[in-house]
Amino acid sequence: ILKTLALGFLSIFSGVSNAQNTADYQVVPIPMEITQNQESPFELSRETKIVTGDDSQIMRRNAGFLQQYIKQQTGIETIIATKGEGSRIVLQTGLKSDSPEAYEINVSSDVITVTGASEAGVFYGIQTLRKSIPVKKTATITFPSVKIKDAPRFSYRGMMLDVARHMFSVEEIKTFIDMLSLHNINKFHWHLTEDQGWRIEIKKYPRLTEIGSMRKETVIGRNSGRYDGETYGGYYTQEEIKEIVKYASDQHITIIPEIDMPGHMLAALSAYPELGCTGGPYEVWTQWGVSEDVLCVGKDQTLKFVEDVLNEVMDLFPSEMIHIGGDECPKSRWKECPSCQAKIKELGLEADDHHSAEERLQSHFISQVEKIINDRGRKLIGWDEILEGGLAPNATVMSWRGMSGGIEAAKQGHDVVMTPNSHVYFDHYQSTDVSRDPLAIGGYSPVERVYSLEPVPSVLSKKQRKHILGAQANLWTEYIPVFEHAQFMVLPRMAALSEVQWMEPENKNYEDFLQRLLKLIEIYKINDYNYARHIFDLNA
Ligand code: TNX
Repeated sequence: ILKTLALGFLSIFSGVSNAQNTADYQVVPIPMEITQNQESPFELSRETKIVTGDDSQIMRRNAGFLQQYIKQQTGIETIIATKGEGSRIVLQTGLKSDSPEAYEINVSSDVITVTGASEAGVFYGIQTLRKSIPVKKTATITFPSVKIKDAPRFSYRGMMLDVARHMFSVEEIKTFIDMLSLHNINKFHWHLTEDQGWRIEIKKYPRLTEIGSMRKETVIGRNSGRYDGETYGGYYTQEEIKEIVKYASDQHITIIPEIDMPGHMLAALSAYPELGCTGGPYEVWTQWGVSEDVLCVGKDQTLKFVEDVLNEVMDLFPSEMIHIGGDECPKSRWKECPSCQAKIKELGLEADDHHSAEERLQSHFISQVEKIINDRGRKLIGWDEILEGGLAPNATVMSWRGMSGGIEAAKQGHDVVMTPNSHVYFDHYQSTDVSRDPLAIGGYSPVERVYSLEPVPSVLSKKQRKHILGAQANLWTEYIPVFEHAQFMVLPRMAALSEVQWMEPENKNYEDFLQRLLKLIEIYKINDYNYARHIFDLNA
């Protein structure tokens, strides 16, 4: 694989030296259909207007993005106008399509039209144009005359970032969102709470951030356990969160917040020990792994707490999907907890052939959480452990322990997002060169492996396949203390992910992808995105 990457790199490298000022539509992900028009090419220059047609704010924002990309990549300053003649790029909606994110681009000698099925469709047309434009200071760019038709394969194209193990600044989160746009990703799954830190301000429970956001920092290294004498932490205020939600929404990205429960809750327990089975005291965790201490789901006050927290979360995030975690919740405390055992009795949750009483208690808890979410017209999504003990009625399953959880859920008629740790865990190593891959959690998922993911399992029937909403990659940050490192872990694997999410499988081709990827990397470079250069290196 390294050899193939290196070869791809060399061939494009020799191409770059004689690069023309010509747009090249072979981008990542490559559009579904590109047909040559029998017309002379379009010439973009400082005379070119970006025409928005109407004065809708969303369309003007779209135009602003295109203007900014052109300027950044070429130095050409275009003009935005509501109407205009002459050399122009027209942005408009009105395309008929099953997918609201579909678009068409028509390049003729004096006009480029980008027609979206919605403003989001126009935005993806803009991304394609932007990736077609060379990264080169120039006065004019020639666009060969073509017609492009494109639409995404999946409506859910996600990327998760864990900000709880390590936190990133508001500016860094915004940069991460920009990176998602470049890869046509439309869902940002934001993992906000963990054993090791609570990162979202909740007005009703101030100690969550006062206490739960700070931990004694240990030296990074596998289970080093050594305290470095510093306190690590931080959180996002509600104002900052609103700002980030708006920033993402301007780029047609929905943020799906995750409040992980009933496991991975030690930070919350350290602030409100009465929510645990033993009553504490607890500390924000300074190690990685799975804690035995979890929320006590036998007490009514726990559900009240969850309801209050989720209500504030839903006030902040307009997303239809709300992620409640559900992963890795050991049941040892519940087995010994009088409140949990009383609850099991009260509800008549006896063990059966498949589930323990405690698994059924977890299931009952998740169903109650689902009611809170459904009551506000939202949908619950959770990690595949929410299958244990029976799925909540309308839940969507995020399948991470391979694809079997997702297959099971789809068979039961539930929606599914595939994010198997066999392919798309970006906290795994990406090369075999341990001297240049920094310490990672384990696992090996190089670019080619990511590229090979097929999110729709062939064992599913036609009807069941419709439940696979899409795919997502995850970046867990136990070993990733700084943002540049996070960028290094996701780039360029995110490019491979974007072809999995966007393209029909019969149009994918890994060798071809590698060629196109190297052009995308030019855009990484001018944005100062740190990426894993070493995987392209002949000597890697
Ligand atoms: C499992 S994936 C976890 C995370 C870890 C990750 C490390 C999932 C739902 N839970 O808490 O960070 O493994 O790869």
